[in-house]
This record gives sequence, C-alpha cells and structure tokens, in this order.
Amino acid sequence: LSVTTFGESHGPAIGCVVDGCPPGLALAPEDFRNDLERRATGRSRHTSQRRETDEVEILSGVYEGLTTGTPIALLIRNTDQRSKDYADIAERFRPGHADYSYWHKYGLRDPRGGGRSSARETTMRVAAGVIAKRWLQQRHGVRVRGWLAQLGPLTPAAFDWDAVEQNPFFWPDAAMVAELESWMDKLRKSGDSVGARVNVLAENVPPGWGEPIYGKLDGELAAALMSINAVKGVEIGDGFAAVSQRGSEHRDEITPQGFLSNHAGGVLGGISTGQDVLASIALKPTSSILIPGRSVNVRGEPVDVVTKGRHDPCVGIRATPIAEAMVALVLMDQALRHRAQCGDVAAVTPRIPAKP
Ligand code: EPS
Repeated sequence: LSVTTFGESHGPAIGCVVDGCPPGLALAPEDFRNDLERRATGRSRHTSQRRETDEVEILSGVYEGLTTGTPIALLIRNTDQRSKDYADIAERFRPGHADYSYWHKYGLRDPRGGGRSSARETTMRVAAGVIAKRWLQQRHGVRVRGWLAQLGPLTPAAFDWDAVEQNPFFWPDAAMVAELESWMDKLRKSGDSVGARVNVLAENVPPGWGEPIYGKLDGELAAALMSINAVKGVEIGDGFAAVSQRGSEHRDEITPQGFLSNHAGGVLGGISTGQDVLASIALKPTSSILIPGRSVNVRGEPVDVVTKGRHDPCVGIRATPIAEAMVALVLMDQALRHRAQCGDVAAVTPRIPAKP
C-alpha cells in the first residue's frame, strides 16, 4: 500500500492517492464524513476557527461503489482560505515553525496559511486512513481507535471508551471535561499553546504482521506517526518507561490462556504477537502563538514575531483521528505484505528444529 498527499493549506484543493488497496471494498464519499468531521477545525472553541466543508470527491479507483484495485484518488476543495497572518509570516520565520527549515531547504515557499506545512495536510491522511480502517475491519475484524491521553499537565483519572467520542477533546474521562474546557479557555486567553499526548490502540491484530529486520511493524509505526505535523516523540507499548523497568517486570509472561500483560505493545521482534498494538505520540505546543518571540527575517535581520491567524492552541486536540489513520495505514500495508510473503501460513506444518 502506498499513500501520498498533495496540496497547500490555501491552494485550491488538497488530495491524496492511495495505491494498492485490494479490489471489492465498498467505498462512497459519505464514508469519509465521520472521521473528517472528528478531525476538522471549528468544531469547538478550542481549535482553529477556520471553517472547511471537507467534502471528499472520489476521482478514481472506485467503480459502482467498489474499489477496483487501481489507484484511489481523493480530492477536497479548500473553501475558507483567508489568512490573517500571510503578510506577517511571508518574510519572517515563526520561531518553532517549519517556515525556517522549508526556506533553507527550498529557497522559496508558499507561506499562505502555512502552505504545505500546515496541519491542513493531515485531512488527507485521515481520508486515506478511512480506507485502511474499513479494509482492516471487514477483512480482519481489526479495530483502530485512539484517545487524548494527556493535555499539558492534565491526565485522565478514569477511562471509558464511550466518553471519548462525546467531547471535543477525545478525552476518556467525562468527569474531567469541564476542567479541560476552563484550562483551555485560560490558555487561549493567555495567547499561548500547549502540547499533548495521543494514544492509539489496534485491537484484534493477528500475530505475524510486520517484517523481522527492515520494515518492522514498530519501526513503520514510528516513522508513520512521527511524520504527522508537530509530533516529537513516539512510544510503542511502555515506550520510554522501559528505561527504568527490570526484565522481570517488562517481559510479558505467556500462559496457555495467553499473555499476562502487554508491556511490549503487541510487537516482538518487529512482528505482531496477536496482542493489542498500542502506540503513543507526543505533540509539541503549536508554534503559531500570540506571545511575541525573537526571530529573524529572510535577510537575517532580527525581528519579533506574533502570529495572529486562526490557529490551534493545542494541535493534539484534533490529532486522535490523524494518529488512528496512520496506524491503520501501516497495519493495512503490513497485512498485505504478510499475505504476499507468507500466504496461507496455516498450510505450513509447524516444525520443531532438530538438535544439531
Ligand atoms: C494551521 C493553521 C490554520 C488551521 C490549520 C492548521 O490554517 P491556515 O493554514 O489557514 O493558517 O486552520 O488547520 C486546518 C486548516 C485544518 O483543516 O486542519 C497550521 O498552521 O498548522
């Protein structure tokens, strides 16, 4: 499976091409609505107030409601591209923003609303992820879903899947939502931004997905998740907590009834174990903020930068569907690769190696 996206935040449209999806999957424009709505701006006062319709047009790869096996091209036309900070940021680099590195790489850039580096691009990742989620669910019964696991200093005190979809944060603890609302209101008024952690769980993943050395399942997940805007860290299972653990604590003991724990996050040696796959990402605080910061302009002169446009005080709030999409795309890719190499592995008679 391969996925690429195109388009800029303030260009006429954004889109993606998903190549390698098997034929026969039912797919219609309305199938994209729910996840695109979950990720969209302007759905609460805690996100950017840009209003996009995010209506998907299927340009290719689907005939009479079924995927044909040819590349699937999806398009979303941008409809609300006005930008308050265009003139300001065309010449100066926002500290902490890709403005700086894009300029030094290409020597020119499209600064309209962040151009290609805008989180607008993640819309198409979510659209592509809808295809992967559908295929995984229908073909393998795999379910991929996530939640906001930390917002600045706040962590959930309870966990309930039903709560996750009932608040604008994807927060699993309904009793804390009011606290989050007022915390975010205060932050927004201060003109600052904050980081967040998003977790994604993939349930019902069969054992055997992933490559043993190059293309490890956890390696591919890390690369895919790290490629999301603003992501600065990825953990699989216990992740960095493993640093202070002992082997006797971290190993997941196995009984005839199954594993007794899941510190590994469902992956051993780059291959799925049949346990739930758990990935976690750290998103940095948004760099486009109202608090002046020192920087330079394209001529290297010192400037102060304040960013006034329609920006998110916490990109992590909208990142749950994006992270789910990237996990689903990696899992679908690995499922197809596994099928290509191992085919019907059940037909292979298990062999205990002979003693040398
Ligand atoms: C973003 C800045 C804002 C957000 C945008 C992400 O847009 P603009 O490009 O107009 O400045 O509204 O998010 C979206 C448009 C979206 O659909 O997610 C940024 O700097 O990343």
